[in-house]
Amino acid sequence: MIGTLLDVLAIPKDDPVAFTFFTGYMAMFAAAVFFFFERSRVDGKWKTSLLVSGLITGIAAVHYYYMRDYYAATGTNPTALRYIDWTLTVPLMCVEFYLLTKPAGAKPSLLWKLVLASAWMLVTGYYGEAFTDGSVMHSTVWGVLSTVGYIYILWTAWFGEVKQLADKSNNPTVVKGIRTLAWFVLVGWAIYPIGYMCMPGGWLNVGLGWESSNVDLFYNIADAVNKIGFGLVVYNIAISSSNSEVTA
Ligand SMILES: *C/C=C(C)/C=C/C=C(C)/C=C/C1=C(C)CCCC1(C)C
Repeated sequence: MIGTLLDVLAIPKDDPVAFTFFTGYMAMFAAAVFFFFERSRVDGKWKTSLLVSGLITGIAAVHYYYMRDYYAATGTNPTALRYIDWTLTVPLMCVEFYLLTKPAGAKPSLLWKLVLASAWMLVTGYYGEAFTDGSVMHSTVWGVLSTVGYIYILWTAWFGEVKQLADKSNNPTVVKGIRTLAWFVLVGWAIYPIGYMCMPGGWLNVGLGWESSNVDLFYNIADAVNKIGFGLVVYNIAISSSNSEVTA
């Protein structure tokens, strides 16, 4: 039964990567529908945040649709599609940080700094992956450069402007929500460099013999955790503050 189903979907039985492309697509799609519909249940000031959550998962769903086909047809990593997806969705996650801290005084400059850091992280990461010569040198240099952008975002969320503005907001729901998002950036986003290190010349590929198809396995798992997880945290902040203001 399951075997027939996998045949119909063109998912080889021994290929967890193909399977996660398929489930990733469905999960992103379902999450986008959920966030769009739930917008009507929250206060006006939260509607943009929920719209952004819906856009993040919706954009990812479209890319997963194509990445799944690309992988099924070629058996290789859809690197370009992957980075196009991230170039759209990671800045939108920065927008979530900005929207949550805006009532406490966040300036557009905060958003631009986060967007620039993510652009740096992704351009260097793409260069590391797409133009690899298979050497440890190439993957290490570009991986380290990319990590600088990652650490900047991580630092801003945990100790920098985002954290300080959250504290200033005097809204315990926002403080807690920002803290949870910061945990996502620390733990959830750290899955990506693990995937990156599975590519030819990557430390886990060379050191432990992890296969390059694992790159996509890690990216698919990380995307589901982070994009849907981020959206749910924002949703939770929106719903609990909307409810508390109704009863207050
Ligand atoms: C929805 C997509 C998200 C949240 C993507 C996040 C991607 C990263 C945090 C990627 C980070 C990388 C490094 C820190 C070093 C190696 C290269 C990357 C681009 C995989």
